[in-house]
This record gives sequence, structure tokens and C-alpha cells, in this order.
Amino acid sequence: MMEGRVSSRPHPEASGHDRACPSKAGKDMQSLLKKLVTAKGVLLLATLIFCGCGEDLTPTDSTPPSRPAIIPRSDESVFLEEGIDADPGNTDQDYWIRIEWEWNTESDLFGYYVYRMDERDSLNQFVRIVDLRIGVNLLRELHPIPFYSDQDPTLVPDLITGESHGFYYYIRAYDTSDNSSAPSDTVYYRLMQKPTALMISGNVATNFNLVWSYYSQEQWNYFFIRVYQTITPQTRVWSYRANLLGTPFSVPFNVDSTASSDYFRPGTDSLVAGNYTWVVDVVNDFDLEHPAGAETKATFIVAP
Ligand SMILES: [Ca+2]
Ligand SMILES: [Ca+2]
Repeated sequence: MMEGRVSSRPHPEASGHDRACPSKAGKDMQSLLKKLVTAKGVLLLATLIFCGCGEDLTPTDSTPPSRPAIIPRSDESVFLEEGIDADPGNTDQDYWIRIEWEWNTESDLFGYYVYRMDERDSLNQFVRIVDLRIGVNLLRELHPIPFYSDQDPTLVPDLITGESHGFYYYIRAYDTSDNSSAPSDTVYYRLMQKPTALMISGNVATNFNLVWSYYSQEQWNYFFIRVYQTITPQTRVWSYRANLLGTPFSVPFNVDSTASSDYFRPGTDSLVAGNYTWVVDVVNDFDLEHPAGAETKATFIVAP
């Protein structure tokens, strides 16, 4: 009596009657489950998933993100530098290289791989040194410019001979299906010895010198000094190109009178109260394809 009355079945979802699925799965669920415990069944399951069985399974994504745009290096003699550069780190012992690039716009972007090659590597082999996950290592809200600061000990110049060596970097973007983009452009930097013993000499508010020590066996072109208040984003209090090639390494603050008037107490030469950071950037840009340098930073406080 029930035969032929398919439409009155209590569980129409088990019927398979109005499905596009080509298998018998809907007709005999029990038999299917038995089959699934066998190797053959696993194959059947794979076939069912592949067929889609009329469910809204998303097709496999095989489209990689576009090739990331690495940011080219800016001139060292600007206040806000961009692109590959020495990262001053926190102390005069931190030999770090920083690279920067633009955010990819794909909605399934999942992270970036960073690759590095030592210029001494006779095999010319790039090695993947880090996997940066979006939302873990890189946050769109916090990092308008995505970056990586390489802090590997191999970057440190030989502390006895002073000999330094450079590194090449490129990056790839990857998505949630682990499709990797084509490699970005390659960038290069070489870390020289860092300036040390940064100190303020004189009255910190009104009349003082910025003083440091420097030793390097190789030539450099000039030093670039940056002074800013210790807040983000950095805004220029003073920056200055110091063409010093021998000791003493000492520059009177605002010697060229170009410091920003925003940071002086009205009608005086006295800095407004606050926490300040200053950086000594040693610049070797004789070979623009193989830039070298180092940066060290220190802080000082101007009392109210
Ligand atoms: Ca994709
Ligand atoms: Ca620099």
C-alpha cells in the first residue's frame, strides 16, 4: 500500500528523489555507513564529496594572491625612511634588517613567507625564514605597512675584523588554500658596525650636543641624525646630515636652525617637555644597488 507513495515518506531528505546526486547514498544510509568503514567506502566518500551531492560545497581555490609589492628603499637623508633598511632595534647591539611591502587586497589572503639569501652563498639559495600570519604576526589595523624585522644573528658583522656581508630578501603572499603568489622583487641590505655610546652633552632643554662613538674599517658617506618625540606616528623635531668622517662625533642640536617650531616653548630655544628619541644613521650609499649602513637610537627626557 505504501509502495509508490514516495511523496508521503516521513523523511523526504533521505529519499534522494529530488537530488542531483548520482549515487545510491540517499536510498540506503545504513548500507552506505557500512561501506564507509572499508577502504572501498573511503573511495566512495571521496566520490560523493567530489560529486557535491547537490550540497553547496565550495570549489577548490587554486588562484594564488597577486605578486606582493615590496617597497623600494628611500633615500637615507629623509626623515621618514621607507623600504629595506637597518632597524635600530632597542640597543647598540641589535643588528636587525627591516623590509616593508604593501598589503595584498585578496579577501582570502592568509599570510606572507619571507625568503633570505646570504650574498656569500655560493649556491645562490634563498631560504624561507619566516611565515607571517595575518591576524597573528601582522594586523591590518596596527600595521598600515606590513613589515618584517630580521633579527637573525647571522646578520651581525664580524665583531673582530669588522667585515660585513649583505643579504637579499623577497616575499610571497599565500591564501587560505595555501596557494603561494609569485615572488616579489628582491631587495638588498648590508649592516655595518653600529654607532655606540650615544649621549647628550649639555643642558638637555636648551643647549646641548648629540655625541656618539663610531668605529668601522670601511668607509661611510655621512651620518644622518633624526630627533623625534617618542610617540607614534613619528613627527620630525629635527633631522640633520652630519658629514663627519672622523672623531669627535658631536653635533650641536639644531645647529642649522631647521628644527620644527612646534616643539619649542613659545619665544624660547627651549624644547617642550616630553620623551624624545634620537637616531644616528650611518650611511654607505656609494653603490646604490648594494646599500649598507647601521642605525642606533637613544632617548632623553625634557622635564616640564
Ligand atoms: Ca585564492
Ligand atoms: Ca637608515
